[in-house]
Amino acid sequence: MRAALGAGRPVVALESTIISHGLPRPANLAAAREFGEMLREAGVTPATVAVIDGVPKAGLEAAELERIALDESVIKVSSRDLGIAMAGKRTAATTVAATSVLAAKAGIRVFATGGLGGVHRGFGESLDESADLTVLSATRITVVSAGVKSILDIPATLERLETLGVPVVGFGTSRFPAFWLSDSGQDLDWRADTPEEIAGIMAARDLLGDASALLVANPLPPGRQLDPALHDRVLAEALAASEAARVRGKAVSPFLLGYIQRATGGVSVDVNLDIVRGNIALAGRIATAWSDRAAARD
Ligand code: PSU
Ligand code: MN
Repeated sequence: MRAALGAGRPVVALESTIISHGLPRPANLAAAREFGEMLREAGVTPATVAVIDGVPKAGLEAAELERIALDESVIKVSSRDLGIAMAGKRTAATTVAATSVLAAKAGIRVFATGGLGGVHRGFGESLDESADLTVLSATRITVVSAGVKSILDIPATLERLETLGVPVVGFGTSRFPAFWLSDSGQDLDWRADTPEEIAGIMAARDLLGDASALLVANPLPPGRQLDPALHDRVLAEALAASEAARVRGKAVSPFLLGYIQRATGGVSVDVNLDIVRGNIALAGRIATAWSDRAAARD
């Protein structure tokens, strides 16, 4: 990773909570390996971010990746937890917030995830808003995401991104995706159709000294989305179950995702994998366009 960055070659950061808490074992390990392999085949260096025995890392050894995927004692950490996990020599998977902080510190400019956290439904009562949003407001990184999941309040999440100064650009679309669904029904102000356009936006923001993240919203093609009727039914059940079980704090997203995985008989997982693959492929192209741009300047 360090050698690639030093030589100006493309690098893409990958999140680890999606592996430890977002996908079921043991399929998650095969997926984690495949994600890295996809990038290597595209000539891009993958850097999965995690904390291993208290050491924050961008780029994991094979055995470390295996631990994140298979060891049930691995915890989920957001940015605020990083120092505590380090001091306590913990092994932890990083959320979008924590991954962004560590990747930016390592000098990585592009990060692929599945979907970010956001404003939860019922925010008025729970005040549950992911730290992903506030961290992205102050972290210079380009994040490729299939929008946010419909377990969240999507319009409120977009409003918060606006307030926080995080621009959202649809890739090949003017609509914000809803993760398993290609279109949340929410319009976006900006659209780009090539990785070079995204690299151009990154360069312009650098000129301004803009230190917030750029969010690239990358939908699944409609033909590969989760069946909307199945989606709506299972989502309603999951939200009701979470309410009944009084799930709170950082347990909320893993609870809802686990429920939806079981209730769709794993179909949601297949769609989830497709989404992450699509985001990784696009992030690889953006990172490549970014390093080509730098090389052309030199
Ligand atoms: N949303 C998903 N899948 C996930 C997550 C969110 O659809 O795996 C994970 C990501 O790591 C995200 C984190 O950064 O949950 C947000 O958690 P919280 O809402 O507790 O901040
Ligand atoms: Mn939360």
